[in-house]
Amino acid sequence: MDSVDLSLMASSTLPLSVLSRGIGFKGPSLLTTMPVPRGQRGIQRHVGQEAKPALIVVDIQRDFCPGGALPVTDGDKIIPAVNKLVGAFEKAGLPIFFTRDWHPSNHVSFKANGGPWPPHCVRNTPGASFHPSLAVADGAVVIDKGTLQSEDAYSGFQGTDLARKLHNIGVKRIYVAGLATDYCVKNTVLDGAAQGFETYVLTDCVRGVNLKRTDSATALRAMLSRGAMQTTSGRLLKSLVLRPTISYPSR
Ligand code: VGL
Ligand code: ZN
Repeated sequence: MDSVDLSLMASSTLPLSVLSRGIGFKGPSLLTTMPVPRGQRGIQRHVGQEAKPALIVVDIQRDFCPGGALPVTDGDKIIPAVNKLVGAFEKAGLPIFFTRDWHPSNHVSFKANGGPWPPHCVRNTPGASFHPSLAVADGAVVIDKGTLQSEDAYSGFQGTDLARKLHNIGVKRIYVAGLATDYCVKNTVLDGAAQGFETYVLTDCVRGVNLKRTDSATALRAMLSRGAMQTTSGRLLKSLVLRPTISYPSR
């Protein structure tokens, strides 16, 4: 079984043994156990209170990868794992969002204007384009941020309609991948958690700028201490494959 239909989740019935030990599922819990009324012995009914997930891929743009204007060391190394997740979400019919840092050429964050950064991700230039190896799914939603001259935005939620779009399609849980751990990933994760999304950072699918060597580790601690959780692309892929759509007959 490899495909997932959220609409079927509510009628799924699984024995507790399958969920708790039978197939050794260790990923984020997908099902909520409902109380079993007395007298209903033999089967355990699990009603899927599915936290509908979305994948959020942050700023995997040429300028943040080796050779770009503001390169993150090994920023491109996460792309194969991110592409696998994109493929799995696509196959499962689950939503995917790609954010872009998308600055005007005279942006306030650039050194010439008193900001901390070299010019990067100037809208409609090659450096602002998605990395050529990134699999941008058809039908994925692109969210541009940092588009105002006078305001920087490290979070995909800041000054965008990302939260509204997620709420509109019933997303309750977000998985965040991308660049950079210590800036845009961190702030996207913190905002997601603060806005009530069950928020996971995919630790093998992020890389940091690390102006200070420890910045990424510090950023991860900040995310976890403010309600976010961590997982890996491997665990997430397994949980997507295991999302059950079948009913077991009672005996
Ligand atoms: C970012 C620095 C400046 C990021 C954006 O995407 O993490 N970092 N602008
Ligand atoms: Zn920027």
